[in-house]
Amino acid sequence: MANKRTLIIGDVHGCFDELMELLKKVSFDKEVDRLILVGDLINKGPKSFDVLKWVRKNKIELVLGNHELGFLNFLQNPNPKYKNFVRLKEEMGEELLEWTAWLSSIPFFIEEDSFIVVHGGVIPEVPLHKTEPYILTQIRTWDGEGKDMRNKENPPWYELYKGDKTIIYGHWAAKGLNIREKTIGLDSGCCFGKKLSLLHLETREIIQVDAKEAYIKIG
Ligand SMILES: [Mn+2]
Repeated sequence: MANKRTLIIGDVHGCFDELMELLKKVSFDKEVDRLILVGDLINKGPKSFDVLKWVRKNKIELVLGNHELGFLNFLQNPNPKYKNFVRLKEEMGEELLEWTAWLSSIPFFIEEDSFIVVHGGVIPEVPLHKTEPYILTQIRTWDGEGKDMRNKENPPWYELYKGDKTIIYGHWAAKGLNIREKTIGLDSGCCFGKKLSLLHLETREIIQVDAKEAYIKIG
């Protein structure tokens, strides 16, 4: 019997074709492999709803990203200026309530004995279950309070992380693939025309596919 692999994929952002190509490249077998997505399945790229449908249909594990959280907030408080969300809601049509329930059931983190998957990152010294969801999905840098988690004057959260478990995250495309001893950042900017990345956790091997095009400009 084949060894069970743990495969973790970075921010897909609607890049459905690249996701399929990447899974084919690693001969993904859903009966054998454990697949986890780091969140931000939607927006920016062209096929958000296709990604969601495939993930839900195949019962793929994932953690919630800031874009999914934003969509859930949008449904509570719709604003037509969020055109991607308006379109996604239309695509869900009569199944909107089912989709909302499914999205609401997705955890903000997955924690196992040896690793953690979270979209943004963690606060140093604070347990995951005591950290606000918006921080788990959005943190990049840490100012000691969580007031501004994008300020580049402050250290990246992963430089402050002292835990034993390896943390696999996404959310920071500007940094690209970011492999450190205890933290692995997998957002390599597929929607910006770069690459979609997969980590084979047990071997720490990285497998990538190229974006078919730049669907959105950086910045
Ligand atoms: Mn993100």
